[in-house]
Amino acid sequence: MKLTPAEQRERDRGHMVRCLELAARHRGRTSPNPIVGCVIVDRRGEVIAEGAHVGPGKDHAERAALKKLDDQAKGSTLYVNLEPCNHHGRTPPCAPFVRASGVARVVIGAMDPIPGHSGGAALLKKAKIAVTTGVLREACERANLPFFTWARHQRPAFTLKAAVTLDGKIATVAGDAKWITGPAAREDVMRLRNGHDAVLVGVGTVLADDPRLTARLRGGRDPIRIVLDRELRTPTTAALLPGARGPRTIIVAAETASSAREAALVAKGAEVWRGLDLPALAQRLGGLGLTSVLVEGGGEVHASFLEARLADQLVLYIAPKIVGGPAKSWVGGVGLAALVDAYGLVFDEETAFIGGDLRVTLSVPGRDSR
Ligand code: AOF
Ligand code: ZN
Repeated sequence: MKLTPAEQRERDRGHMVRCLELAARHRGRTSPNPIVGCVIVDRRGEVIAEGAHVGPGKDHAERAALKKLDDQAKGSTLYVNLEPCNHHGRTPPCAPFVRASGVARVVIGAMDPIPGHSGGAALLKKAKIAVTTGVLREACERANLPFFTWARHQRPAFTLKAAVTLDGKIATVAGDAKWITGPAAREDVMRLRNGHDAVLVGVGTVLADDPRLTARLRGGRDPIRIVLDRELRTPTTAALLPGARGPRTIIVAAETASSAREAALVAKGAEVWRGLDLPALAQRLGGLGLTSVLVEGGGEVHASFLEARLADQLVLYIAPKIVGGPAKSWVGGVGLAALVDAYGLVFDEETAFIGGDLRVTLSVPGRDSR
């Protein structure tokens, strides 16, 4: 049965949502590559294959899906949330492989932001394959904010995360912070960590809470841990030091910090980097191939990321509680005088109740389309 153009567009969006679902399963595992999912649909509209990219050096999503079909892709439609690549990297280019498969139509979400990798859509069009681009483009770009940020600025995307009261506090006036949000929200943070390449905190948080910063959930993978620690005050007994095993821990200190302290921390498995300039740190992390960093505070660290214009996304867990008074808010610093200077963000659509708390995600306008 022939679909109307409106029905076809609706179908296209539905299959693109599925591509994003398949892709999202591998969030935090593919850096510096994007998360990509692919769905192949036959002439009758039935899904005949699905695939996803699972990590660098592994098949791209299109190849993973096509391989399941054994040459039966002829006449079908292939959906993918990122333009099929036209470059030879760790793996051979996808666009010629898609062309050779005999698919009749290719539906693309976002275009590849790396000039040397793009060109797949043009190659397919030239081969007389019908190509539709920009289906759920914004959602596709947002899903790959880490990859797009890294591709465009050679640095990871930074997500600021905080658990706050309704009045924006991260503790009471007496410093009581256990717990602001409930168990479900705290477990959700484990999923966030699991989906980021690295987690970053200030040394104040290490001294106050002694966090492990691991992703404690089934199938979880611990992120790299980063501490901003000007004077190397991180105790050698801190829970986030890797010891013999454990994920990598990078401690970022001032040039002038004590080398005896450095030696003591290195003996516990930490790496010590010198230089606290955030843009320079961001570039260095990008150089390691990290595309996403979760910044877990405290307030001074959040303020410095906002001031450096490096905050790309925000995740706030808001508890239905009020503590009042001069207790610390999740953003420290000296504060702004004029409202026109305020950091402006937009609410994303994913606002959700997590247990009795509210999870609000926001992004910086225009960040993913620059
Ligand atoms: C992926 N997975 O499903 C798609 C990608 O080094 P390579 O060969 O893995 O190439 C990585 C580039 O391929 C990546 O930067 C992006 O431009 C493009 N598309 N990458 O890892 C995929 N479709
Ligand atoms: Zn590819």
